Amino acid sequence: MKERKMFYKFTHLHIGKLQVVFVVVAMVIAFAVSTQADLSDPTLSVYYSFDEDGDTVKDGSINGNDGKIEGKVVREDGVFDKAIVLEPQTWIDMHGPDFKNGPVDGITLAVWINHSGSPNPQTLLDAIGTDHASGLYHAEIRPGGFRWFHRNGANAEVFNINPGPVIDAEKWVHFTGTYDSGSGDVKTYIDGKMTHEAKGNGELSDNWDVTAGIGHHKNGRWYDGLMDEFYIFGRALSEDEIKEVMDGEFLSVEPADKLATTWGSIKSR
Ligand SMILES: [Ca+2]
Repeated sequence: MKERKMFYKFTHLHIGKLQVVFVVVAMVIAFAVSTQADLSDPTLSVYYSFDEDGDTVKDGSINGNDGKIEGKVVREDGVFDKAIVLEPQTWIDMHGPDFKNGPVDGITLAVWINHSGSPNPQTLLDAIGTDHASGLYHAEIRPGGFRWFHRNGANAEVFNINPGPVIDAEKWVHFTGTYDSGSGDVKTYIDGKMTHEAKGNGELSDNWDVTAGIGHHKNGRWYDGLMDEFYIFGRALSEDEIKEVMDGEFLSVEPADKLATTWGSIKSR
């Protein structure tokens, strides 16, 4: 009698474990599939999570636009897993001449930043082509307000918000800049809410054949602080999409948390 009871207990436990394993496997598959679907968005130019160690910054998009850290490599806890720490003389080389699927029709630059409050402009995106020696993009945190600017290969201004929003130092802030060549709308957002808008005109230059990078412009205008979840899209995202990117929902990051919650509730049953 005692033995049968123990046998029953063992079998029951075994089935319970199998059920848990099945649920977890199903959730992991669902997570992997939904992540892949979003990151394969053909308008996504590049996505850096900064979660891996080492001096290569892995691109999560389908384009393989991996970056290389020039200078001191440090990562700290960020908004989602790890963030990169940049300082003067440290920047991310995006390999401009080899960069794939650069924005032309429009752009979204979306990134979490926690900067040190430098009095100088701090560069989030820099690109220089072979048509002229000026910067194609000026995406810069400035004490007087963000500069969100593009000039094309003919040295003509395509869009320009200056000054845009003032970005507080020593705290995590989500910045997004967008431009759509169809409507001409250029906008900046802070923490998912639009702060400034203007009208621009024309397509963007994707001739990045001299250089492209994050963190400096011509060895100046260094970014100084933490940075996390860096995205460039070749189109203007909607406000809803910007919120998804900001909250990590674009990547289906949430199910990872839900997985932990579900594990807990299964165990406590
Ligand atoms: Ca991260």
